[in-house]
Amino acid sequence: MLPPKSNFSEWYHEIIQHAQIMDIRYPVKGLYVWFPFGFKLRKLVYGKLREIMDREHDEVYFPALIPETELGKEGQHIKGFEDEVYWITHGGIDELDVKLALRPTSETAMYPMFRLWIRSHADLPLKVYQVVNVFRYETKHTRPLIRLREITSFKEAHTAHRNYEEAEENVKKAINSYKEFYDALAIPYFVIKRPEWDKFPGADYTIAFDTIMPDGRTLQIGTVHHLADNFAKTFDIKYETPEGDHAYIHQTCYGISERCIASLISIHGDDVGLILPFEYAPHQIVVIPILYKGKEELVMNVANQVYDRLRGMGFRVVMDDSDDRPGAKYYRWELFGVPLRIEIGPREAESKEAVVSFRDEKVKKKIPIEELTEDNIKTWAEEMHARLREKAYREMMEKVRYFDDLDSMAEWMGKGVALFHLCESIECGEEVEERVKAGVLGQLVEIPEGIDVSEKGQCVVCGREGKLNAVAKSY
Ligand code: A5A
Ligand code: ZN
Repeated sequence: MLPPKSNFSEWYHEIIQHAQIMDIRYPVKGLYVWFPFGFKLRKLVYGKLREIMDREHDEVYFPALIPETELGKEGQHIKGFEDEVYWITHGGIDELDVKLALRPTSETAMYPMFRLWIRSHADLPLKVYQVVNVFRYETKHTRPLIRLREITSFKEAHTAHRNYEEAEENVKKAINSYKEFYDALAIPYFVIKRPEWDKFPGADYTIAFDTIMPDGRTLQIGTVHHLADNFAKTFDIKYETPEGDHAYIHQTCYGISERCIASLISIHGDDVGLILPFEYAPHQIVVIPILYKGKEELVMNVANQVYDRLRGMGFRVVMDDSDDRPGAKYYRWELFGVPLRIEIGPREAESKEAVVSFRDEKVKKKIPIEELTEDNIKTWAEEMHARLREKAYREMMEKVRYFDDLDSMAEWMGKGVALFHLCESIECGEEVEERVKAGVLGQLVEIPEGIDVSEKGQCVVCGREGKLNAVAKSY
C-alpha cells in the first residue's frame, strides 16, 4: 500500500519503488537503477521524444569525457558548472597531464568539433541531438528522476545557424517541439523566460518549461537556450557567407531529462498507483479472468480469445490468470497504471461479453466482446488522454494565483505559483526573492488559458510598468 498522494513526498518515494520504476538502493548518492518496468516506460516516452527530434535533427554521439582545456574555455559556462563537475585525474596509477571532466552537458565536447564540421553557409543550419548520461555533482537534496548526479536520459540538442534571427527561429521551433512532447504526455506546463541571473551559463537567454508538482512546488522539465555567438567566439566557429565573408555562427541548445518521467508519474498518479496515458503504458491492457470452480475452462477460453485478438491488433496486453483473488489482481495492475482493464467472469463468458474499465475512472461498463475493436480502443484511449489532460490542467491552475502585494505572495509560497508584475530592474527581482523566500521563475512567454490577467501591469515592488512574471518554490 502507498501512502496517500496528499503526502506527496512519501508517496513519490514509495511509488518509484513499488511500481518498479527505480531501485533507489544503489550505494552511490544521487545514482539510481532503472528496473525493467521503468526502463520500458522510459523507452516508450523517449520513443516519442526521438520521433519529434528525428524530424529535423540528426542523432549523434559525442564522448563522455571532456578535456579541462575545452571545458574551461567559455568563461560564463565554466563559472556556472565548476562546482558540479566530476573530474578524472588518473588513468590507472598515472596522473593525467590534462584532467578529464565527466560531461555535465556537451557544449564543450561538441563545439570544438563543430568548428571542424562547419565551413560554409551551405553547412548551416546544423542540427544534432544525442540521448546520453551526464554527471552533475548536485549538492541540493538528490531525488530519483528529479535531482540526479548521474542524469541517465539527457536528451540534448545543439544547433548552429547563420545569424541571431535564424537561431531565434529555431528557439521557437524547439519550444513547439517540447510543447508537442508534453502535450502527448498530457502534462501541463508554463513556458517562462528565465531572469537574467538564472539563465543557462553561457546563454543569451533561457526559456524554461515548468510544471507544478502535486505539493505545489514547480519542476523545470526542459529548457531551450539561445546561445547567440557566445560559444562561437570562444571556440572560433566561423562560416563563409554567400558573399565570401567570414562570420560567427549563432547557436541554440535545448535539453530534457528523465524529469519528464518524474512529472508523468507525479501528475497523473493517484493513491493506488500510476496512471499512464495509453500510448506510453508498458502494459496497455490487462485481461483478468474471474475464475470460479467448475467454470475455469469456459472463462479461460473466452479470456484467451480476447487476449489473442488484442495482441493481434498490436496492443501491449497482459493476462492475469494467477490464482489471486480479483481484488488482488485489480490492485496489482492499478499500481502499474494499466489504462484498460477487461474482466471476464462466467456470466460474461457465457454471453460473450466483457466488463471494461479505465484506470482513471471508477466506471465499469459491460460490452459485447465484438465491440473490442482496434478503432474503439483507440477512441477510448484518446478520450482517456483528454480526461487526463483536463484534470492535470485544472489541478495545476488551482495552484496558480495572481498577487499585487508581496506579503500575500510570501504566504502563498509552497502552495503554488504566484503571478505578479515585475519591471526590468534586477533590484526589484531580488527584492521579490528576498521577501517571498523563493526563486523568480521569470516572465511568462504565453499566458495560459483560463488565467485572466494582463501581460503588463505595475511592478509589485516599485510600481513602474512591469511584465507578468511567476515565482514559486521549486525542486
Ligand atoms: N545544454 C543545455 C541543454 C542544458 O544543459 N540545459 S540544462 O542545464 O537546463 O538542463 C536541461 C534540463 O535537464 C533541465 O531543464 C532539467 O529539466 C534537467 N536537469 C538539469 N539538472 C538535472 C538533474 N540534476 N537531475 C535531473 N534532471 C536535471
Ligand atoms: Zn520594479
